[in-house]
Amino acid sequence: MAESVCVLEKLAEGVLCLTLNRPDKLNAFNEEMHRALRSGFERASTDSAVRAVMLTGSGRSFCVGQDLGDCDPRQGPQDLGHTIETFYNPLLRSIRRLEKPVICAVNGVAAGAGANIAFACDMTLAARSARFIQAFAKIGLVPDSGGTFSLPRLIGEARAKALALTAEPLSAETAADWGLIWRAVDDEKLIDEASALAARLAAGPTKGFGMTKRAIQAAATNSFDEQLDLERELQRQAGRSADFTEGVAAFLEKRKPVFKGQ
Ligand code: T3D
Repeated sequence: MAESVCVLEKLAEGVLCLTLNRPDKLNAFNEEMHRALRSGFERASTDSAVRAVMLTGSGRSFCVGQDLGDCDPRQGPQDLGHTIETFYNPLLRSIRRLEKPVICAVNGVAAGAGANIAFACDMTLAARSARFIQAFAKIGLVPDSGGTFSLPRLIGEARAKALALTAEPLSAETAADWGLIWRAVDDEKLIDEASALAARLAAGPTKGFGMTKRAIQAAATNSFDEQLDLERELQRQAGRSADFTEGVAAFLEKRKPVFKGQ
């Protein structure tokens, strides 16, 4: 692990592990943590040695959204749009636009922006004891970090509204049953399972994965015909990749492929 900072970074086996690290504040975001996470995702995007990202938290929580001590409205009116514009929206865009898999390991409570960041990742595993809370309702805010986009798409309007209006905690198992996350796993197995998944994806055909992610996300707004056209274009590109050559060669030679992510 790197020096003890708000986000710990470790690169191994092609996986850049980013650990939110303000455990005494349940990994609430302050400006330093926002900047450190941004820098982690910038590295993920520019460093070709990074072929998958794993996001998790230290201590008993994944992330509880914004540090409420840093935006105390009793000190005067706050422009929360500024924090959203400067930090959360760029973070969510970088998770969705990164053409590499982002695996999230939700190790404990995920509240406010913390929950919606987890829902924006490509594959999210959660410890069975973890819970997801749309905490915004409790303090007079609206769901952000893409929550109003992802919730209704993933679970439908009725459930999205109920979670957002009541701020009732949702268990990891129900989140998995409803399709908000990939899987709930036993607490003690979470990090091993998420790390194994991340390592497996990091050894995969990164270019193809990136285009797969782009195509599935585009389906949220594309028509059927637009989606078919996009698939044609992406398949054209995938068909010219070195990993496609290797994949087919390995199949025909009855051996395991060795993908280079190119
Ligand atoms: O700029 C902007 O603000 C706009 C962006 C907004 C994005 C957002 O995410 S808004 C939503 C912010 N998050 C919340 O409202 C969640 C607040 N936290 C809670 O409701 C509870 O802490 C939890 C239900 C998540 C967990 O409860 P519990 O009982 O397990 O823990 P706790 O005792 O409440 O918290 C433990 C410590 O963490 C405690 O500190 P202490 O008393 O031990 O010194 C608590 O104050 C601190 N903590 C928890 N959440 C936050 C926090 N400190 C700062 N900010 C927090 N969000």
